[in-house]
Amino acid sequence: METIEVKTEPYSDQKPGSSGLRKKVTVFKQANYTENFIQSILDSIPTHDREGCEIIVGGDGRYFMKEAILIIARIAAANGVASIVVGQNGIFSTPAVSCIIRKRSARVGIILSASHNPGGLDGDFGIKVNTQNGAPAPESITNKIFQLSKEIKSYQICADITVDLTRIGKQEWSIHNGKKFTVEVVDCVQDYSDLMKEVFDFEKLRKFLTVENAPKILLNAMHGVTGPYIKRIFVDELCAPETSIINYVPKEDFGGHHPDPNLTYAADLVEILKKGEHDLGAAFDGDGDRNMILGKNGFFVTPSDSLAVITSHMNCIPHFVKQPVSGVARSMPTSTAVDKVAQCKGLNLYEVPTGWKFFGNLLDANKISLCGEESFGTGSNHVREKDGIWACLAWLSVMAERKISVEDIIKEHWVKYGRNFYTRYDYETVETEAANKIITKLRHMVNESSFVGAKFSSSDKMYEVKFGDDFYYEDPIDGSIAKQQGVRVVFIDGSRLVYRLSGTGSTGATIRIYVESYESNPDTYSMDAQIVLNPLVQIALEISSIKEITGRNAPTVIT
Ligand code: VG1
Ligand code: CO
Repeated sequence: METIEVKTEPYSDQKPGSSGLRKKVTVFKQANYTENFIQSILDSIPTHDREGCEIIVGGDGRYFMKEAILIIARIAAANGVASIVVGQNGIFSTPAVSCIIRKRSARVGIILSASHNPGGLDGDFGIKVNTQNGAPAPESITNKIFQLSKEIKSYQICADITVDLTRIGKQEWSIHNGKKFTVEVVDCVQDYSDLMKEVFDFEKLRKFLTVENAPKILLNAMHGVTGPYIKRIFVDELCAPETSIINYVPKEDFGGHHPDPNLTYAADLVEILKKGEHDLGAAFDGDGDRNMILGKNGFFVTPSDSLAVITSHMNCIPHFVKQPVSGVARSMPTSTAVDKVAQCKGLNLYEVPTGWKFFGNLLDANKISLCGEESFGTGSNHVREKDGIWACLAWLSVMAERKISVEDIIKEHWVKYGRNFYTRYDYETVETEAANKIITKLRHMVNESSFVGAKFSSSDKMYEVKFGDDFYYEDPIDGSIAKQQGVRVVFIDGSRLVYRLSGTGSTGATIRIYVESYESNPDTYSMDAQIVLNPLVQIALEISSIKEITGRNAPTVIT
């Protein structure tokens, strides 16, 4: 098999964001765009490590994934990589890639996904890179890849390789000077499902789901990657009826929807749950790392509460009985609900910037065993990614042990720890200039010395500023520093406003405003979060001048 060198021109925009490089499909389809980025990923690995190594490759089934897999195989072969392992039909969920990297001690993982962003010809595509420990590449590595992508002059390719992704088994080629290159197509669920069996008590869960009057569950794969996983795990293994899963055939365009498990984009699941026929509902995003949990009648569990509840019920999960939880972490904008549980249970607590890559070092050093983000991400040290199916199995394990409803589990939690009311406003596709102007203005505001002690009021509520800053994080393990990770305004009563720009969008900018308050008066617990938070939301909108600067009267999505 012949290897050729192809001359290329660098692109200047291949900077990975919160989680990989995400752009419109049309951008990835430009001449050599994908090839350049793949070659830059391989160039970021020292030659002695790259030669003869194994790479795990797969994606969420979106449009352009198969073309990208072929490009990866051809370039990997030409760069001395010994083998790539790919899921059948190219499918691998993000947590499954993390699991397989770890299991096979692979050198790197390449995930073809733009996660919850829409897919299809006019949609988004993305490439995420995971390191040897199975975690999303830290900024030190993504910066190196970006640098290489700006200097690239040529790439190496074995242009004659074609791969049959439908056939399980090994396909082999002889590359120049007698070296072999292998593509191993594997069942995409097996290794992940084996791991889930170690983490959870499948026998107990099977009984729970099959006894007379067993609880009914409804899982929505949103035509993303989790379809084959929920079919195998919940239907084939745990014996839930097949009617328990919907939208479980992966589609290149996710059926034309945003594969994003929240109240807006998974509204159909919420509507079905509202009928009161199911006891647990869950939805997963395109690449299977996010989850939304609902109880009977569509009772919504905020992701921040979900993390807190799983932490307080860690003993319901056999994995944590075998390896007790060492500590927990959350991203900065995530509500402080889990902090109260950590304090009560004597667990270490870490607060990191947004993005799962910031949990990797803490997990590796066994400083934490559980972590989560407000953006529907929950996970543990079983892999190095957030994991939607894991979260659903964790909830099922809590229910199987407690034998009470999702709503009762949450309400009991509030009675014990108080309730963190939480909402997030997203303003999508705002003009970049306007978005930057807002953040710069807020940054100035919180840096003014007079900001501490400033008072803001709305309705009959008054809030006094305890402090404000632009979140700064120093990794406790490797000392790496992440600056400007979100403007925070913290009030004396513990309420918080956080503003940051998304790092996953593909057009313009997305402004996220996170609003949180804490209540320990039980009379408030059953109130609607939007009502309780309204005064704080008004303050948040006012001090950012978001309406004036962007011309937007309302956010695109409220969670
Ligand atoms: C968003 C979320 C963040 C998450 C990231 C990747 O980032 O806020 O919590 O880690 O997406 O998730 P941003 O920068 O847009 O706020 V995924 O499921 O898109 O890989
Ligand atoms: Co995702």
